Amino acid sequence: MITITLVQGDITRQSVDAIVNAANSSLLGGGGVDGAIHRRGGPAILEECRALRASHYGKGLPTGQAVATTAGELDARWVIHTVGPVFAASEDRSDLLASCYREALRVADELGASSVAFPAVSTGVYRWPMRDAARIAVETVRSTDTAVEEVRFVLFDEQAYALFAAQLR
Ligand code: AR6
Repeated sequence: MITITLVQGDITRQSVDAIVNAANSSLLGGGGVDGAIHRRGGPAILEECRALRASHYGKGLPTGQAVATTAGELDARWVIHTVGPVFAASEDRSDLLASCYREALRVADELGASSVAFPAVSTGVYRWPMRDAARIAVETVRSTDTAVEEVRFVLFDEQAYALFAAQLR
């Protein structure tokens, strides 16, 4: 059985097997969680991202997919990069957001990771409403068949933490 835990704080400070990054399809870094992970993890992560682009993702990592690299200097073995959808009121992209969690867990299974930390994918620069993102994140993790034992949602602020906590109750 999977255990879901919640932490309010900085995902780059977590000690887990794999840390999930809310990346963009270029895999070349950005702001938010992505910037923080590359800053604290050091250049080895970007180096592997560049190599992955060259070998597999010349057109970019598609939205909803996930791929792993080293975690560099982070206290983890891997970073799993996933690309969330940009929120759009005019179109339901929930399946793509759910896919980020499913695919990240699939990659975690391939790696043999037993603990995985997730940020609230798409809820920053990509503007997904936190309450809805929390529902999709929790429902998807609960309904995914995985060997991962602990999923830790790491929420940056109190409000995000409260909305995830409400989903878990
Ligand atoms: N630890 C945990 N959560 C964090 C941290 C942190 N260190 N920093 C921010 N958050 P975002 P997105 C929260 O924008 O919406 C990047 O430029 C933040 O408060 O990081 O998927 C990428 O390169 C928010 O709730 O990711 C892409 O271009 C959540 O993490 C784009 O942003 C996600 O915010 C991806 O946008």
